[in-house]
Amino acid sequence: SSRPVTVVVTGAAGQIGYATVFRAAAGDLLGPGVPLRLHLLELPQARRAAEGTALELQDGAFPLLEGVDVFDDAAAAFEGASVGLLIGARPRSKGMERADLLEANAGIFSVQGRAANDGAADDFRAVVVGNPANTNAYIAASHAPDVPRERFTALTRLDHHRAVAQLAAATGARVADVDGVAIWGNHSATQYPDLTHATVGGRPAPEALAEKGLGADWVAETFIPRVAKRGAEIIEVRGGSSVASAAHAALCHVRDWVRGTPDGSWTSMAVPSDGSYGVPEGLVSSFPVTCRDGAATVVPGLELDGFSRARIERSVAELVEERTAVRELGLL
Ligand code: NAX
Repeated sequence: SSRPVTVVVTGAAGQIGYATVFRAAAGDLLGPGVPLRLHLLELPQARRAAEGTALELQDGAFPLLEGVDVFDDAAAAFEGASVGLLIGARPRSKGMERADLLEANAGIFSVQGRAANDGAADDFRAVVVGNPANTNAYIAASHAPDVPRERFTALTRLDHHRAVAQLAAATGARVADVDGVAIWGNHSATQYPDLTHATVGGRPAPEALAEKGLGADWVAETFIPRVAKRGAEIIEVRGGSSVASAAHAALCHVRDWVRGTPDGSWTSMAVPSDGSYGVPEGLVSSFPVTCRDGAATVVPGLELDGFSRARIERSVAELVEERTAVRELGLL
């Protein structure tokens, strides 16, 4: 059998971390038949809880899981890792200014970027889940000069899934019949869930929506805010933030990145911009992407109408602002 892939999971004792590691151990991250080792990274105060998670992982007797190690030191945790699930982050506490939030997270992601640079395997790749995810990925990449920038991505797959599910529900279609949805920009309320290239059962989504009496105003006033604010809706209804759906999205993100997107189909990932669609080069922004041979490529040549262009510009402007704020704090 092949050598196990080392996967470092940060915030492993947190909610999303806990929901992610068992499915990773079951083969949902790298695919069936790929053995793995888990490196669980936590803050010193949560190290014991991560050790408890490691005991439970042992109790799963997962055939693919060749070992679990727990760390509270980033350099040690990233040693030899090929995959990073960067979930742990500093949440916004009451009264915290945005600059404080950016600063606290820059502290975390600069250290982890450096750790990846110095100790990770040559094929290291990471998805940042912890918010502000796009900018955290940008910071990590900036502190890992020897790792190709495009190996640091951020999670917008949950937004993508939310958009697919909402379109399916609105048209009465099955999720499996929906294709071509895209998330652009920041993983924040400014994100642009784009249906203009989507299809439902092979037909243009606007046509399928029109049949249900839903037009451009439904997209602008109901669909987009519903997707962009779904996290708040989950908190409101469930009494806690999205956990299993976020874990599922992170697993799908890495699995498709490593194993490829299905032929003729795309997904959404926040990746360092190659400059296409007017997004400044290097900015970690969500795009429709295809994955092949371990590389994600922004889908080229999509026609964007005025509405789409304005929405993308607005979200990208927010990313530029975050980058400027981080630069001004001297954190890059
Ligand atoms: P939790 O607070 O349950 O868990 C976070 C864990 O990270 C804690 O156990 C904490 O000790 C640990 N941690 C903090 N700093 C660390 C560091 N420097 N090294 C290692 N571990 C560290 O939060 P949870 O609900 O799991 O959410 C995790 C992150 O995901 C949050 O930032 C959250 O905002 C973000 N989300 C991102 C989503 C996305 O789509 N991109 C959706 C879900 C989620 O809101």
